[in-house]
Amino acid sequence: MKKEIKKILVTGSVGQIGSELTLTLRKKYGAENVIATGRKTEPSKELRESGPFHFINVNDPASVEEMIKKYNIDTIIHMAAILSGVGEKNPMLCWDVNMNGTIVILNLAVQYEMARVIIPSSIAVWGPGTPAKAPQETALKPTTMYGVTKVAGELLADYYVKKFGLDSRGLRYPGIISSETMPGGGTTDYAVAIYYEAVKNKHYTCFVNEQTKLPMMYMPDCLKSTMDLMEAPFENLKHHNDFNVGSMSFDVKTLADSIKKYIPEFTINYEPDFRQAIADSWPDDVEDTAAREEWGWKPSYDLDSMTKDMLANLTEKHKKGLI
Ligand code: VAH
Repeated sequence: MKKEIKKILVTGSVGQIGSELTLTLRKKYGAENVIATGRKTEPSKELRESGPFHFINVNDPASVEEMIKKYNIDTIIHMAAILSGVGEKNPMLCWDVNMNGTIVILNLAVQYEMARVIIPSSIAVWGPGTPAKAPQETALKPTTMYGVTKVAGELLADYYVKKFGLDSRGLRYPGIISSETMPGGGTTDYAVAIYYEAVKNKHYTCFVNEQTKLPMMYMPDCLKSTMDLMEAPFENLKHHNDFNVGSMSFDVKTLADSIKKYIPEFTINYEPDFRQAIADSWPDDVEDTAAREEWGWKPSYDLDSMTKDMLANLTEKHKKGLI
């Protein structure tokens, strides 16, 4: 009999997705039933005051096990990771945190018979040879350490599903854009920073070129896809830890033009850095029929509605001196 989702542990809850996912989960499952954890970055006042928060080290089984026992955890959402940009600067740290951290989570999830585990993946699983619109099934040959850990993470989590009957699920997140928490060291961070700089300075110097086109998703859709997958009936799933999930795809020029519709004086220049090669290795778009057929995925935002919402949120925060 599959256990119910009642007590949720979120790792990486101070990160870009983790911070908003924790608040969304608390609204649905009850604040005291969602245990937020981080490594060392101080959580926001809202996160700290909205429910339990603890500093743990996902590479230390004892610190994770202490949370499982203390709160009788039955579901783990494992958002803690080193992203692509930081991962290329320190590949061994990236491997250690992303792989050994995931192994700790998977082993404890089996030992304590978790109802559900979420192990996030990313468009970083693909490499230069991937078709421009990445199919669900294709060769996975990433050229970043982050991408290597995402491929290994998918395969490992699928092994735990088959070998131990663990109910583990994962999405290949595109670049996630949000106005609440800045992303931490990814390649797609430009698509967030451009909005902040447009509101604060009416100008942005972008670290990839204007032709760079990548799959992107607005945070409300990211949260919806994560919750929808987490709550989908297991028996409907043919895939488990490697779902493509898409919503929009645009190059930087198109993104800048969408901002100019609301801030006509906005200007942009380009100074590509090491992250250009990472972005060039990823596909322009993703094909996500499996997510739509197996658990009813359907995005709500497009570029224009995202830009309108992002600029409204950030203008409000700027007026209050919060950014
Ligand atoms: C990164 N935002 O840039 C992350 C993501 C789509 C890539 O996993 O590394």
